[in-house]
Amino acid sequence: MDKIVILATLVGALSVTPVSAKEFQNHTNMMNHGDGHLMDMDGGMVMGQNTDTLPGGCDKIAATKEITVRAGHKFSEKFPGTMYAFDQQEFQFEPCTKLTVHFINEDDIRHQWMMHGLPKYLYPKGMFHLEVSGPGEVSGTLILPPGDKTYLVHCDIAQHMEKGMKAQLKVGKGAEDLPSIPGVTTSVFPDDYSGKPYSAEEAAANAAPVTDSSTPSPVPTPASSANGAETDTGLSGTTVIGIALGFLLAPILAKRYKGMSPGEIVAALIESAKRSLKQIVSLLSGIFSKSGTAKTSASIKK
Ligand SMILES: [Cu+2]
Repeated sequence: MDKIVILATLVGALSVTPVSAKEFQNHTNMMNHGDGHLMDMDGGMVMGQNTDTLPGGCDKIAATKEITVRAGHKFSEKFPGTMYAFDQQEFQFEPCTKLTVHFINEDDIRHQWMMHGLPKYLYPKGMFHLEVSGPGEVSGTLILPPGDKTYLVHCDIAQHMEKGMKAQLKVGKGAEDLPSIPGVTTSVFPDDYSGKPYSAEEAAANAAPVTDSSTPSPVPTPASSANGAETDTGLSGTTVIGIALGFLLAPILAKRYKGMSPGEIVAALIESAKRSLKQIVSLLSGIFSKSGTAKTSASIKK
């Protein structure tokens, strides 16, 4: 008889236990582990928070901004072939902006808002990272570096970025667009719903026009390999010239970073050298490809 009572109590207790979705949780009481790392034992996390250290090359905080970004399956519905998405795919801010991101997860699973490519002397592993497991909200702050650059923002949980949870954040004018941003840039591997077996030639022929010239073409076309020999030598030449010019520019750039600690100067120098190197290389490769086209058309005339 006792056994029946115990069993009935157990069954009753189990049926009362809520097995429904987790309730929305605001992760405002996280433990500060230092170095911008905050977390609680309930799935809320901030990494790379920086509320007061100016990045090298910033004289002051240029602006203070707050944004709310939502993450969830429902935001992917307008992008065929995706499963997850943020509610916005593109952000743009002035260099040296102090940015607070309120990140809201609307799914019952784990999502992140992870920004990459930040200067590593200030942000551990070059990352700023917000994370919420299950429905809830977490907020974090960072100070954006100077210069025009496009940063990748994504969810790093396996397959979440590949399935749509990807965005870009432009500082200043930004740099080249990133590929496969849902609704913003061309997909590197466009989805095919025809049911036919994959053919590389057909995919190349049907590829959507690439809006940005810097977006890599998914499949090399036979035409480009025909001019290949000249393009190859041109590229290695521009790289060498670019590196040489980069070294020449370095002492001039050093003047701009007076009064900074040696670590900050080195980091800021590397950042600017990289930027100018990129600009020089793209400028020179532009000239080379133009002269290449001129030669080709001249030889056709002959
Ligand atoms: Cu995710």
